[in-house]
Amino acid sequence: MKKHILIVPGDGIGQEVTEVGKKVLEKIAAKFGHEFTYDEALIGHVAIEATGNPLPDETLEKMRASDAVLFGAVGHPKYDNDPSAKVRPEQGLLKMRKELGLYANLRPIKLFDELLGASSIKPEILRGSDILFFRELTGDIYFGEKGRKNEGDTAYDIAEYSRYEVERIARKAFDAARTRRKKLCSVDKANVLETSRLWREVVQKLAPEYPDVEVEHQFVDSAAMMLIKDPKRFDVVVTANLFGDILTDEASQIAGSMGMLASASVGDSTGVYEPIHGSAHDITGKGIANPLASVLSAALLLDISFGLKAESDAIIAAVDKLLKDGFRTKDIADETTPADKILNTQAAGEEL
Ligand code: GGG
Repeated sequence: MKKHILIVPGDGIGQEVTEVGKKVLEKIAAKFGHEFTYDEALIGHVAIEATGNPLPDETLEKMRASDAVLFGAVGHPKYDNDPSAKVRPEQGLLKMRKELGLYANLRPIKLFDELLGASSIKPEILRGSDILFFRELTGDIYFGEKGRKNEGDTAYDIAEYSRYEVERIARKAFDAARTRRKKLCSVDKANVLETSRLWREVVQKLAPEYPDVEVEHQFVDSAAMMLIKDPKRFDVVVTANLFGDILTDEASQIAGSMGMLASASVGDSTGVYEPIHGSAHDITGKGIANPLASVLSAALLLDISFGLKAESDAIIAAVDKLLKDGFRTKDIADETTPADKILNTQAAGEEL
């Protein structure tokens, strides 16, 4: 198969981890006889530094012209300390999602058995957990009107959802539930928010079309608690942009580390595959970033954008073997991990 993949490392550890993700794609192409070509483009802080724009037109054009995008992360601490900054790395990420119509963000919470002890949650609670989150990605408070009034003393961000936006992400989640354990949990805050009341109404209206799927509705505060109390009760979870952003960071503790969670953003155009973690400038350049989220994002890319399930499974099996062989990056190591089994970012990629 011939495919063109755009690598967009972005900021911080995005550079280090996408390098490993790309190497794994190269290994897969060689092993299975595919011809993957690559190009690279800028986004985020590095794009602002080079062009003044967090998502240059050239990057967007290259994304549209590619068969899939392997993306790293955006962000830089200098903006965290400057709330008045008008141009920010994250604007590049949000614009990319909007321009490419990437409304569905799939975040599998995959727990490798070998990492049962890496979490602060008890193994008996975690064992058997397997959750697929659908985070809506192009609506909600992230994209509504925002601003200041009262001479800057009052700030507002408006949350908005249309029936159409809720229905299309809910359908994706229902369809996925059908292929899994046939359970869908829709998470909202319908006791308080009007957007959530519409959300629940739309999901309830769709449910009769999927009689084989058991649907439950949970308030986000309760879902946040249940995720760590009893993660096994969840199969597919569908939720709004902000709730999905927060809940999946929490759910990363089920998998042992943020460094283990991959994601796929899909919709109307080229699919974008990225770790759920950010740029992590505190560890950038130290060689300790876990590249497995990028590697597992490459696996999602092969499966979802190219339909290469065997190739995708080969990557997951390689990650499983690496962990079974006792190798760990620092974030998933513990006091029982021998020093010679602790790998740096590049070495973890080479072991695969
Ligand atoms: N790879 C994910 C990433 O770069 N996250 C940084 C970030 O700003 N995320 C906000 C979001 O996902 O909405």
